[in-house]
Amino acid sequence: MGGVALLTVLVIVAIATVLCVGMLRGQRQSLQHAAGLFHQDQAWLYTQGAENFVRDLLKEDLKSDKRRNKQVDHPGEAWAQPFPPFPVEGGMVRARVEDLQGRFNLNRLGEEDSSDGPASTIFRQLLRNLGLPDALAPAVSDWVDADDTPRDGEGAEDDFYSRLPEPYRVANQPITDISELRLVRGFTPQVIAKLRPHVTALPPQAMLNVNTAGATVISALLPALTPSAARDLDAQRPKDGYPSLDDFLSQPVFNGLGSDEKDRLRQQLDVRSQYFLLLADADIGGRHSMVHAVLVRGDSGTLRVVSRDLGQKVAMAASVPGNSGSQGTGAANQDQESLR
Ligand SMILES: [Ca+2]
Ligand SMILES: [Ca+2]
Repeated sequence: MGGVALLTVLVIVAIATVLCVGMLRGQRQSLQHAAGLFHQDQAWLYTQGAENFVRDLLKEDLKSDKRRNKQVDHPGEAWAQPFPPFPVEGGMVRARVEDLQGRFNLNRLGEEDSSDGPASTIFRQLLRNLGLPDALAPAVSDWVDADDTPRDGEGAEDDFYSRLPEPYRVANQPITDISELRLVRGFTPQVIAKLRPHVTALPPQAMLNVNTAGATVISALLPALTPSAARDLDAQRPKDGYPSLDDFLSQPVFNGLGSDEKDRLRQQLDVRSQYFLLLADADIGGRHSMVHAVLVRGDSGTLRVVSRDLGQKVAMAASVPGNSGSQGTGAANQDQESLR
């Protein structure tokens, strides 16, 4: 009898030990999980801090521009400087700001009826400069313009898209994200990848800022502006940027242009910007958080977030400053507002 009792006790002890170990392991896992969540939250808060910092920088920039009576945005300003990685408790925060108006705004294309319009001319030249077929241009114009009449060449409207094996409708309105180009006739992932660094999808009225545009985009302004001439122009840009379009267009490379041609260019250009892209990320305790936010700065100095993304994707909302009362607020995985 004694042997059976001892065996029973041993079995009970063994079971209890297994249960204890299981519980301890479970506890340790939930502690690790909680620490991970805590670090993730911290990382997110740090990227929010970076966003607030950049808002203040952009507000301050406009104030200082107004004080000096020089409303210009250029790469020498504080907001455009690369911020050094910032060490914080448990990790590191990084942030930088890009001027979205330093890229060609594809939604400009929907504003003109003719494929010979100034925006279309610039876009075709940009495609050529990138080694892409300029026949892609009319398809984008048709995608964003309101009408249903296909443009000459490889333009495409509903008539084209509705005959595809998997048919869909043309947008006929501004695009809100470059990835939308995947739906446009002729645009492959390779084409989009090549184009992406040089284009943006802003509200149609957002012009190209000649102070922040890169040489590839600047060289698309005129066929005569070779990439090397554009780089020279870039190098000659005044330290404080071109104060006006007249100053920019009086550069020797534009000497051969008549006043009509200069006016055509002027319709597409600016020396200041309203749309900025913030790229911030934080690493805390092995957890990573990343934010891409599009900020719009109103003339009165208001700063609104028009889209905020926590993923890799950089989204650009097409909105009119002051046209919508909405504001990006939350920490949702895709906190984008479609404002078109
Ligand atoms: Ca400025
Ligand atoms: Ca159309």
